[in-house]
Amino acid sequence: MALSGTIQDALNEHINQEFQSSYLYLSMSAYYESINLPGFAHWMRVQSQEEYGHSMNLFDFVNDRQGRVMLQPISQPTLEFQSPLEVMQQSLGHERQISQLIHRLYEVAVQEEDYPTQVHLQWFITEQVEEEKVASNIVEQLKMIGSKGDALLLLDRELGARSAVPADRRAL
Ligand code: OFO
Repeated sequence: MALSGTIQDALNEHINQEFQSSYLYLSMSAYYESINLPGFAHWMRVQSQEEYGHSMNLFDFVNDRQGRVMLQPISQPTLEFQSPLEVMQQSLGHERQISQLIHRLYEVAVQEEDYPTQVHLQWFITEQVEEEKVASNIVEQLKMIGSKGDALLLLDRELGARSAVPADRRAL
């Protein structure tokens, strides 16, 4: 079953959203580097790679369905933040928005009776639950830490241990 024009457009739009997420997290990584928190910077850089992987997963899916990938512009991400906590709060808010977009995309797949796209998107729906939980945990930990520098450095070390993601991973 080939992709309908409606689904193809919606998937292309979401490929762009995932690239946008990747770019935003790379900008957050740069901010963390600038305030000397290399562990947070590493964690955000890995997060950026994960989002790139999500884009490429959908890129491959559109091609596998004999659709046409049409890349769209990526806008400039936020450059400056007030604090390590504000970054993670923005990240959590961003993930919540992405979850909503994926749910809308799933609804389009249901309306179009596109069963392969519905099955494919189920992984993304589950992944968003995990991503919101992880971002929320870090937000809460940063609130507990407050202005305690030693606790912040401990969390920085912990986040710095996150494993990297292979650059162009097809199987997620
Ligand atoms: Fe692509 O998982 Fe977050 O946004």
